[in-house]
Amino acid sequence: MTDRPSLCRSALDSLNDHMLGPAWRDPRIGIVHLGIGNFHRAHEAVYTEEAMLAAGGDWGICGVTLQGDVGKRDALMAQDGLYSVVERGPEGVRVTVIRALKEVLAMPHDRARLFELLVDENVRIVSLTVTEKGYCRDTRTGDVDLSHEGITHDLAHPDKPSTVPGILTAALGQRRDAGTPPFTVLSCDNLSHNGAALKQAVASYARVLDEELADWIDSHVAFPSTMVDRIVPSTTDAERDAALSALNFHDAVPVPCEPFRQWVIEDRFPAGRPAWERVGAQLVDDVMPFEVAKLRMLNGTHSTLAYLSMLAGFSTIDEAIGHPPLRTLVHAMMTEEIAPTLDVPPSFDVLAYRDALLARYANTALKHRTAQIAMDGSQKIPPRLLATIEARMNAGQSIERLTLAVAAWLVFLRGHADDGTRYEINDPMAARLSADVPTDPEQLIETMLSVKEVFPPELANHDVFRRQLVQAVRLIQHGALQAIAIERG
Ligand code: CS2
Repeated sequence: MTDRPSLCRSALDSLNDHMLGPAWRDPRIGIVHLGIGNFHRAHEAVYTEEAMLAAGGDWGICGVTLQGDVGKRDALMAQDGLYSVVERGPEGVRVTVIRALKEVLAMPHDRARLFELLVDENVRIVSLTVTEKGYCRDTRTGDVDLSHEGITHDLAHPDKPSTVPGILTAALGQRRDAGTPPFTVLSCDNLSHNGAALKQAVASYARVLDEELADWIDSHVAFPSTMVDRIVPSTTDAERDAALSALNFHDAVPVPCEPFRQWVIEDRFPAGRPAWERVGAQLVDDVMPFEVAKLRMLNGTHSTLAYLSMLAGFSTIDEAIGHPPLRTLVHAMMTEEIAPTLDVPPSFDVLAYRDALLARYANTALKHRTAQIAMDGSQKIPPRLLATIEARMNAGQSIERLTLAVAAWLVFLRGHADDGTRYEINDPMAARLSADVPTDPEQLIETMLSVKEVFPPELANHDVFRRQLVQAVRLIQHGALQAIAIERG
């Protein structure tokens, strides 16, 4: 395997056209992307590559890892930023090489280079996939969390920022001082109203340092919202093997993904953007209906499947959805509890959307690990499940299945499956949430509902919710598989 050469720009000539698309100019960097994980590489980077092939433009990407992951930077840079996307679907495997990624930086090591780019006039978009926790927000107010360790650091050293609000504020301040038009800030995370949420986090951070700058950000910087969708698991050796046999080059950092992709973008880019609409992105005035539908239908049921699976022992989503009672539960949850809360345009067929999701979950080629989705529950549960529960309770409607999902998360926090197998709790609030989780259901709910960062007080104090949560925990404690079946019975 290692006797084959590694992917690099000079190797491209020997690849077939179908792996590359038409001739390639060498674009300058026009996008800095914070959070260069697999998702970005299989989503925005692919759309951007194709948009440049269709319509040109200097929209090369500089990807930044904010966690100091020099290993990732070096692996990608050793391949001149090239990598392959390995699409896995019922029809088989398709490998494409992506060239849009021109440079990779690792913070905090490459801060000087990052700022050189962030103040460069040709950089007109800074996009982000930093996951919910990267926004450093106080979820109760939406403002930046002033007690967050990274934020405290950045406020004390505003010229050496490491957090998203810190980096964006410093860069925007430098552009304002230099008279350079601001870049557009494009959140691509699964957050409700992601553009507005990011704007509030950044502006409230800036306000602590400089009122005028905060006002300038408020009035001059565009933060369009987006809905992003593609299921992108972590890389395994199977993708390295698939890339090698398709390309005849060694790729250390390929990305697996499903064939499906969707991107709905609020069209507000004062400094310009790639022609994403030419390659399937939907540019709209209002992203909200799409975003809420995706968060509640897809991400909500993903989390439900993940926590019930961690307890029941299903390690991938296709395995979980292949268990008939679990499929029935998720189907009913979408049809009866989630879909009625959605306010979508008449052209949006919610039931067809549900069926398409179930088909995507059943993709046996993808091997999307439930443990990957189970990460960061404290950040994911509120927009994915609690918002739906609140909407239904306000309308006096039942919340049975949604509550079962939240209960599964709480029981999951005990750190072991029903058969005793232990797993790690990967969550920024793990220390607080998973230390000594009470065994008594009443006590468990009492303790967890007092976590205000997760459960808004109106919800936490609601009798019906409390009661149903206790009941659901009791059921699940007798075994997740049984709970799934009893609940449906
Ligand atoms: C998943 C998402 O890991 C998770 O929490 O629910 O990453 C999901 O696969 C994507 O949002 C799909 O677009």
